[in-house]
Amino acid sequence: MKEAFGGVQKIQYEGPGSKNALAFKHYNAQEVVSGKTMAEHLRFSVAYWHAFRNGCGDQFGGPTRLMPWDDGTDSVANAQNRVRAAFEFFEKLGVGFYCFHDRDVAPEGASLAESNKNLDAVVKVLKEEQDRTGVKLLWGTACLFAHPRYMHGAATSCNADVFAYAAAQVAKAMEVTKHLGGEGYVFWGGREGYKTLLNTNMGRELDHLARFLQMAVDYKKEIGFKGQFYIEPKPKEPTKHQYDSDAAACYAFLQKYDLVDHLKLNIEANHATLAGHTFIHELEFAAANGILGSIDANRGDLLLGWDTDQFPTDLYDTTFAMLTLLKMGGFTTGGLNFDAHVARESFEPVDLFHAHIGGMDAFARGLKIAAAIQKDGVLADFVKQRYGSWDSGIGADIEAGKLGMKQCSEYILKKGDIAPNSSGRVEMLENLINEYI
Ligand code: XUL
Ligand code: CO
Repeated sequence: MKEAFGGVQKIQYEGPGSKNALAFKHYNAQEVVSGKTMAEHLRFSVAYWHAFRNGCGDQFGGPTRLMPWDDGTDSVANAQNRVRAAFEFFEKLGVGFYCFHDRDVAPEGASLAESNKNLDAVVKVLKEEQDRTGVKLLWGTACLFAHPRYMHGAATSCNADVFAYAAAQVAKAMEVTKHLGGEGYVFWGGREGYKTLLNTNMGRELDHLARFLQMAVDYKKEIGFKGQFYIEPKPKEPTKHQYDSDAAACYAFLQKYDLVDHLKLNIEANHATLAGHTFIHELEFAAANGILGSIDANRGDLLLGWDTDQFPTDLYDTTFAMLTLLKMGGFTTGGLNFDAHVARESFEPVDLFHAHIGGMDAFARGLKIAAAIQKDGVLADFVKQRYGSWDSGIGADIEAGKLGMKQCSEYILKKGDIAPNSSGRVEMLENLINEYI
């Protein structure tokens, strides 16, 4: 096949002084930071759906992107060719991973049998290309939201046949993910929610969603798939209200249905802001509860109320994300998947490189800044000291469960007034972050 990105050579690290737009200024894959290489820390992944399927059409106009390797048809041969273009891109960019939905890589057929056959034909090429390049599958997933059959939801559909269809589709997607050595599998319930409560039995739908995931856990064991399962929270879009609305809602759901040992979270920055949280809030909540698994790295737009899926360039976001990740000891099976698309006006193939280089450099800088903050220990020491009253005396006794309300009353009555705490030093700490950046 003719090169898809003929004008672009393998992207090199040239350091912060470089003026070459097609070079890394900060991401140096083999450079060791805080005991691991940058590649090991960051585990970058390209999202197949945005990089190779999304033509950037919107409600007001058609697709704009040029994809010269794509003949515009829904044929299996075109899908196979697209895979070769994608792997040329992954290789030239120097990422270790990619992610896909079943229907991103292969066309949906007239029946499930035909869709499965199409998928097998494309997976064969995916496997060849993985073996040729060493690029791995970070996670696979099934598209349970695009086909009209899923208009009422998939696992939460009012129609039991649709549930069964979705289960069959997920079973196949899991088999394929296993075959490709995928390190994880994501459940994002785009239509697992509702438009109006007037036609919705919420309790029953939640039970069905849990049943669906329990069936997936069983099937995972049955086929011997060892990858990590993730749920990806998002509050809305395309539904008005999605059940997996944020990390806390997912955690409550997983606990209620006894699924917490089987699924971690895949936190997406833009989904966090749609839920009225910050990216870092969602990461910290998940990490604090031991369920932070992977990240969909992107950015929203404060002025727009939908999922704009822009490439991450905000150094505060990447720094805070890397602080949380370093604190929890880094990824195991997860990684940083660029669930992001180029702007509609960035329509040339080379823009895919600019977009990903920017995201990778932003996270590499975030990693270096976070590692420096962690090494100096100023922030961690401040937080430790702030909670110092819990390390001994009454605090330690309360934490250990030795005291009740009665003993607290006796203690305070005896002690009298308490001294004010020391300052939270909000501005001083914000200034400190800026010094590192
Ligand atoms: C949609 C979204 C999905 C998931 C995978 O907002 O983030 O692409 O990441 O289904
Ligand atoms: Co996502």
